Amino acid sequence: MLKEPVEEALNEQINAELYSEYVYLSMSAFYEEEGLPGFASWMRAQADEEHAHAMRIYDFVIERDGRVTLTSIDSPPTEWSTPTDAFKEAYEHEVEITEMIDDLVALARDENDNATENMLQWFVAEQVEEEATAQHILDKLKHVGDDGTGLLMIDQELGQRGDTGGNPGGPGGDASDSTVE
Ligand code: OFO
Repeated sequence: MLKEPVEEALNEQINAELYSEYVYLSMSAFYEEEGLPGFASWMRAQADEEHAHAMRIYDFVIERDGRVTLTSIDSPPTEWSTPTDAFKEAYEHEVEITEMIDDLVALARDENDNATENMLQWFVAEQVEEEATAQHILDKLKHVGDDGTGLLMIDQELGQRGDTGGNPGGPGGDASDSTVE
């Protein structure tokens, strides 16, 4: 049984994960427009992963006899000045998500809700990977700068990311994966 404050916060996190899906899909569309199919494909796989994150919490709420309440999803940004700017925003977005997960863990502890805290530990590990991966790609982009050849090389590399098919346990879909770097 979920206590009300925890149920409310988990519903907010479902919304945040669906918003993340929207952000990455929007970035994917931006990269398609920029003629960078590898970046676009990487962002699309990331959007699938975010959907799986939302469903992971969705399923947990139901399993704990809580009520999932879906609310409207904000519009994502749609334009960025450069390919690097979009990735910078992706990294900053993940840092914000990490803070949300940390706040959720703190709330679960305050409410003595061990089941929720245990479920959230998967997200704690996932966020370490999400931040590190985005940071790693961003570092490469900063080295490359405006060099078109370097950008195309990174594009080719990112295009090799496996599609998770929305499965958090699949290739490219969990904290143990390293194919996206
Ligand atoms: Fe990108 O992270 Fe979800 O949780």
